[in-house]
Amino acid sequence: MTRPILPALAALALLLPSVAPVAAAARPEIAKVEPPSWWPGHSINPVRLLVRGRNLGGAEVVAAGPGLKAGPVKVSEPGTSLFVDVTIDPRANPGPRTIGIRTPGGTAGIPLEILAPLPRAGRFQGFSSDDAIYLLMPDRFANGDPANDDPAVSKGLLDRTKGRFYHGGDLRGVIERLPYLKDLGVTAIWLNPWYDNVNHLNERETYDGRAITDYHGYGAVDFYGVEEHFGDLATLREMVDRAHALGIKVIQDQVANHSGPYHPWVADPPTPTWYYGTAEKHLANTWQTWTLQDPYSAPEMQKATLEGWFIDILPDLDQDDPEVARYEIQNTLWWVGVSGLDGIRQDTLPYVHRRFWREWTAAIEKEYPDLRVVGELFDGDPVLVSFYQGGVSRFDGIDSGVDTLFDFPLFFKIRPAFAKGDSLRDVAMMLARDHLYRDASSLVTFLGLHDVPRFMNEPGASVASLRLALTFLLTARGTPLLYYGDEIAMPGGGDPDNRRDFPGGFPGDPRNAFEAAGRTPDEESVHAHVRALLRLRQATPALRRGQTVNLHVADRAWVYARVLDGRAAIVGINTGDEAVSLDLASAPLGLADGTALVDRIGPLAGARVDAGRLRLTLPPRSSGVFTP
Ligand SMILES: [Ca+2]
Ligand SMILES: [Ca+2]
Ligand SMILES: [Ca+2]
Repeated sequence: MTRPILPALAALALLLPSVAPVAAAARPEIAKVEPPSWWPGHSINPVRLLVRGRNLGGAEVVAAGPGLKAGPVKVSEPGTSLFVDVTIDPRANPGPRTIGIRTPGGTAGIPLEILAPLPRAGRFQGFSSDDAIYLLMPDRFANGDPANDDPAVSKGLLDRTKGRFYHGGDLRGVIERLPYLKDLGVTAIWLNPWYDNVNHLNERETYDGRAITDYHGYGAVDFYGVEEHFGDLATLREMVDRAHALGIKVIQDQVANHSGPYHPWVADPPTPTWYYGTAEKHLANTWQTWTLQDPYSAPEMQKATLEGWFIDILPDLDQDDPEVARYEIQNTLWWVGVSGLDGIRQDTLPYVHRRFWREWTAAIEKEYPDLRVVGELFDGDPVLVSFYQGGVSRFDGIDSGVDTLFDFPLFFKIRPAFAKGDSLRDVAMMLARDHLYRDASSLVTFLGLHDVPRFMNEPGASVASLRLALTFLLTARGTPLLYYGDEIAMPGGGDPDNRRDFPGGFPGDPRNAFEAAGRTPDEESVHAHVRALLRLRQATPALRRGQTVNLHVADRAWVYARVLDGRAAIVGINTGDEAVSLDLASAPLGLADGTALVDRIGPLAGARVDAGRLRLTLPPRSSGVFTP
């Protein structure tokens, strides 16, 4: 749907209340400015401010401050939202400015901070298969600042005995555990959203009749705010800087599809088309993502999936409104620019029109060319998932520009094969579909994340099977993602049980699993395995970037190699209860006769290449990574 572009005068007439003199017009009031700051020399110039307040009708700019030009101005019909373009001179000095406005009721100042751009070196780095990502839920990982556990503005939402209440974790806790993550070997962290969420109970989303809190971060009421239970902008910036100092990148969880149900926009939208529908009258999302890439679906078929409210509760933002699109693009670039972060995880990707993603990714690429985006398309079909990977124009004429996606299709095969004992061939057969992707090597692979029960709760799962699955995850193609706690075999069923507190992250915890002494033998065996695999992955470029070569795939045994520049790392996995002895052609590996291979992660016997054959024995329930 394309909106007609109204002639400028007609548009002005629609947006500005009539200029008839009003007796004792009320003074204009400014409550919030978004974005609150911007940069000289930015690819977006002018920046468009969304100013929220009261009595803004009839506003005109009367002053802009040194290095700035401001205008034109648009005001919403109720006089509570004002859009103004601010052009920043590339030589403008950093510092606070006030944009003066005048209305029939008086004058007011719009504060805007001009920031010096952060130095680019070591920031805005992107991520790739060279990385290993660690997903943590800020509320559930570590509590480093008890002072924000039950903040004055949002009292009563803390209760560690309740799965859907705040537990006290925060950004300070993440900062304190960065050395733990560094030692584990992860090179990037993804945090569930740190946007400000509502300060009272969420009574729109109830379970067994009970209201919940938005501890998970997915119900933004302020897209420019940091949730006060987690910290503030200064702490966030400190976290990014400290992570970078340790060689750890930061990935922000962003949500463009919807706001939280309590966002002030719901009651008072900045434009009439800010959302698809209203709280009273809207479609519910029907999840028919297949229709979004069906060459035969009429727009009506796709409407509820693109414009319906998620779980019929989350207000769906209308990116066809150019003000919404502009707002969201600036919001994305603002978080990157103020913090120096490196990547974005975009929530609920398919539920937004693909034409918006094209525009959004192009804006990111222009300002931060190395930044990378991973999109969430929760589906097991690689045909659906690959359709959203950018770099290629699809039948709809759109190249989404989205760098990569979560490999849900692979995830859905890994669980039954490794936990339940289904055939490993199912996993290999999913990889055989990699040609559907523009670039399968960048897909973000995982054994679990915050929206699915943990691996250890899968029927048949054991510490032994988790170790084997981790061998696969950390040696197979892709950018591996670990869900916090999986490195210590944490159990957990469906949401919110899969979001338990990391033991030792919270004051008074009976033990501290961040330290070896606080881990059980099972936890330690998994932790040590992950640590060894991540170290090996870092030391072995073939495991990060190499071509995959399948040498043997059977129900319970799989041998594949990762080959790069003539160097091979060979991975053997046996999920069965019997030892497996294999006699494989070594030619695909380019290894000379007489080459001795050593298992770099464990105690398996070495192997040797003789007369063009590689002979390998894998004991029951074992895995090894062999290199010369
Ligand atoms: Ca806290
Ligand atoms: Ca809050
Ligand atoms: Ca939508």
